[in-house]
Amino acid sequence: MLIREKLVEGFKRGIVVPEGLIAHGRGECFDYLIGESTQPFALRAIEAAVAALLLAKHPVISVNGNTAALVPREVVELAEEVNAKIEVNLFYRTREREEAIAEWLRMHGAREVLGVGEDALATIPELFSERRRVSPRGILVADVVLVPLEDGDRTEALRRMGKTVIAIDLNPLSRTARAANITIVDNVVRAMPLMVEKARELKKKTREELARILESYDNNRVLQEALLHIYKRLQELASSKLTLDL
Ligand code: PTJ
Repeated sequence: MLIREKLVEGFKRGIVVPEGLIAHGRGECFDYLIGESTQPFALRAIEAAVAALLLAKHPVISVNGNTAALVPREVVELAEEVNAKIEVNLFYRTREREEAIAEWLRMHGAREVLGVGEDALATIPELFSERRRVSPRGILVADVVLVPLEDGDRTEALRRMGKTVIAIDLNPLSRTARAANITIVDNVVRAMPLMVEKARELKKKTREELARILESYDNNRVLQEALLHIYKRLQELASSKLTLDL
C-alpha cells in the first residue's frame, strides 16, 4: 500500500506517468508470484551488479518516473557509494517531467542530475523512442548502466553499443530481463537498499576479488532459477487448501 501511495504522490507531482501506474500493476503481479521477498537468485544478481558498478570507469544510474518516485534516496546513496552519475532518461519525455524528477532527486540529496534539457543532446543509435536522448557526459560514455524498471528496446540498444546493462525487473521473462547482462528479479524498493548495503561491503574488496564475482556470475542461470522458484511456489500453492474457512 505504501508503494502505491508513493506512486500516486509521484503522479500528482508530475514525476510518474499514467503508464507508470499500469507498469507497477504488472510488477505487483510478478511480485506476488515471487512471494514478495528477495530471493537468493536476486541476491546473487545484486552482488554481481554492485561488483560491476564498482569496477566500472563510467557507471551511470538511469532514472525514470517510477524509480524516482519509489527510491529517490537510494538512487542518490548508491550513486555516492559506487561513484556513479545519475541521469534522467524517460520513455515519455517532457521538459516538465525531466525537471520535476531532477528537482525531486536534488531534494533527496543529489548534487548533479544529467539528462535534463539541453544536456540530453546525444542519441543512442537504432532507438526511436524518447529514450534515445542521453547525456554526452552520462549514458553515452558509460561502460556500465543500471536501468531499473525498463522497456526492452533501450537495453538491447545499450548492449549493442557494448555497454554492460544491469536491470531491475520483477518479470524474469521481459525483454529487458532477457537482454540485460545482470538481471535483478526483485522489487526495486527491496533491491535498491540492498544494493547500497552491498556496495558498502564490496568497496572493501580488491579489484581482483570483484572481477572474480563477475566472472562466476551466470545471468541465464539466475533467470532460470527465478522461473523455477515461481513454478515451485505455484505447485505448492496448487496442492494446498486454497479456500478460506469463514
Ligand atoms: O517514466 P518513463 O516515462 O520512463 O516511463 C516508465 C515506464 C515504467 C512507464 C516505462 O518504462 C514502461 O512502460 O515500462 P514497461 O515496458 O511497462 O516495463 C516496466 C517493467 O518493470 C515491467 O516488466 C514490470 O513488471 C516491471 N516493474 C514494475 N514495477 C516494478 C517492476 N520491477 C521492479 N520493481 C517494481 N516496483
